[in-house]
Order: sequence, then structure tokens, then C-alpha cells
Amino acid sequence: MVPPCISAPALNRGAAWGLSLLIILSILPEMSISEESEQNVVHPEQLIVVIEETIPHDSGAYTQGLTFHQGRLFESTGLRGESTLREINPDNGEVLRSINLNETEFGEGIAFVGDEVVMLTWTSGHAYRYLFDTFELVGNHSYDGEGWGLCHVGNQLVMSNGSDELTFRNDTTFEIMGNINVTLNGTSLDNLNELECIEGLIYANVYQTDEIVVIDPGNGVVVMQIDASGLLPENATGAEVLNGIAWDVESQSLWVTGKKWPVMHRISLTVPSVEPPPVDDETTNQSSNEELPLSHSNDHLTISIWLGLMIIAVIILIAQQSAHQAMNLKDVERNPRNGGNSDGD
Ligand SMILES: [Ca+2]
Repeated sequence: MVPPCISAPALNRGAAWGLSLLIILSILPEMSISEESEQNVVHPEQLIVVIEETIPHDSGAYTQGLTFHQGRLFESTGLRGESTLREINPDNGEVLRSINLNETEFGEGIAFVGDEVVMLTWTSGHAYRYLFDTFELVGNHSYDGEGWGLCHVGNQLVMSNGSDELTFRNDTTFEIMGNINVTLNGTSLDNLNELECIEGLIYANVYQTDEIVVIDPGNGVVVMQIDASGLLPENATGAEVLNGIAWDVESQSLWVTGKKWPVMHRISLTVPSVEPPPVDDETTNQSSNEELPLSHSNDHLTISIWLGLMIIAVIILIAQQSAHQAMNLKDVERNPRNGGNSDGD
């Protein structure tokens, strides 16, 4: 049934529909850009660990740094009054030799540069250099801010400070050469702790988690995410968080431990063979990325339906207006005296 006339409000509604259509058409390109940038986010490969070998570890060692040099294993420990630099027998976990830091200092990460081992101190701003075969102190660099993890690649030391930032320093002068901000699924990842530089990538413990992330040093993007949960024996008392990654280039083996853990593990990495266990919200957000294309596809379908409905509505309104104008014209032709106004005065 054709309405008796198209009122001014109806015409306004038609204009509003048209305006809405223009607005939606204008924001569509931005939605496409947003989708495109989401598609550019690198989602890391998910890996789990397999224990290949276990040796004892000093359960009094508050592990801060762990690294190999020439097949020999070195560890640094923290806490004021308990901080040490030590060599460990990689066959049985025995502490072969150890030196103590000043009681006011809190030991942090270590890394080798040639035959010298560089050791950070948390908030003291000192990076000490020791000859590895004697632990003789031969150098002392200063730095601003906090020192957490350390590893060595090329001619640079990579240093974490507990944030999402990694700083690259000249391995001789300790000068800052650059820095990167680490992102996981496009979001900043804080609490980067102990580090290990392995074959061009940076492995990092994430403090207070059982997670190890593998970082592209070129752009800070996490390219692999390792679930290292389940490595601490259930009967371990007093043990704290996972911390300590060491790569033995000679045997191509990867070792991990934790603060005051009674064990160290040689591990391998693999992809999960079954569905991963229930995860927390953060991980859920990360693991739901595979659903994003479907979600965007649904968004596009919804937008297309609305656009179609609006176009149909506009066409109907225009048709109604045309029909009404035609009727008015006929009325005028039939009743020229009253101008076609059948309702009278
Ligand atoms: Ca390390």
C-alpha cells in the first residue's frame, strides 16, 4: 500500500539513511587498514619442552645468570650477601669454584666476551669483568638503570632491565649501541629476565612465569613462545621461579634451571602433539589469533547485509516519493480548481 504522502520527516529520514550510507562507506577503508595491520602481527610458534637429562643444582643458588664457555658451565647468583660467580660441573652440578660479590651488591646476569665473563649487578650500576680461568677482576663498567639478564652475540652484549626493552652494548666499551622493545602478538612484553643468545636469536625468561620467549633481535618480535612448565619437581621446597638458560654450542644442548631449584635440565623443544592444556586469559587472547580471520570475515558479512538493507530502504523511499509526486500530478489534472488538494481547506 502506497502511503498517502511523503511528509517532511520522511524525507529527512531518507536523507539520514543516505548520510549513514556515506559514513559507513567512508570508514570502510579504515576498517580494512586495521584488519591489514592485524594480519601483519607475527604470532609466535608455540613450543613445549622435553626433559632429556637432569642433574643436581645447588638449591641455595638464587640463579640469575647461566651460560657455557668452551664446554664449561658458569652461573651467577643474586641476593645481597649471597651473590656469587661460580663454575659448575655440567656432569653432576657440583660447584667447582666460586667468588663472592660485595655484600651490598645483588648479582645478576652473566655473559662471556672472549675469555672474560661480564657480570651485572641489579641496581648498583656496575658490570664487572672477570678472567674466566681465574675469576680475577679486570674491568668495571658503569650503567644507568637496572641490570637483569645478559648475553653476547657478534660484538655486542644484549642486556635486559626487567621491562620490555633490550639494550645492545659494545662488548668492549659497554657503550649503548641501540635498543629494541620486545612485543608478543603486537603487544609489549615486560619482565624480560635471564637471556641467552642462540644462533642469531635471543632467548629470554619472562620473570614470574614458566615461559621462555624467543626474540628476533632485528625488530624485537617474539617468534617462538616456549611453555616450560612442569620442570620443577613437586617435592622441591623453597624453590622459586624458572630462571637460567644456557646453550652449549659444543654439544648443541640447551640447559635450564630456576632460582633455588634442586635440579637442572637438559631439554629439547618440540611442538605440542595434543591440544594444549587450559590457559589463562592472556594466553587465550594469544591463542585465539587463528580465529581472527573468521571473525573479520563475519564482520564483513554483517556490514554487507546492513549496506544492502540500507540501499533497499533508500530505493523504496525514492520510489515512494516518485509515486506520491505522480499521484499529486493526477489530482491536479482532475481538480484544477483546488490544486488537487482532496482534503479541502
Ligand atoms: Ca644465559
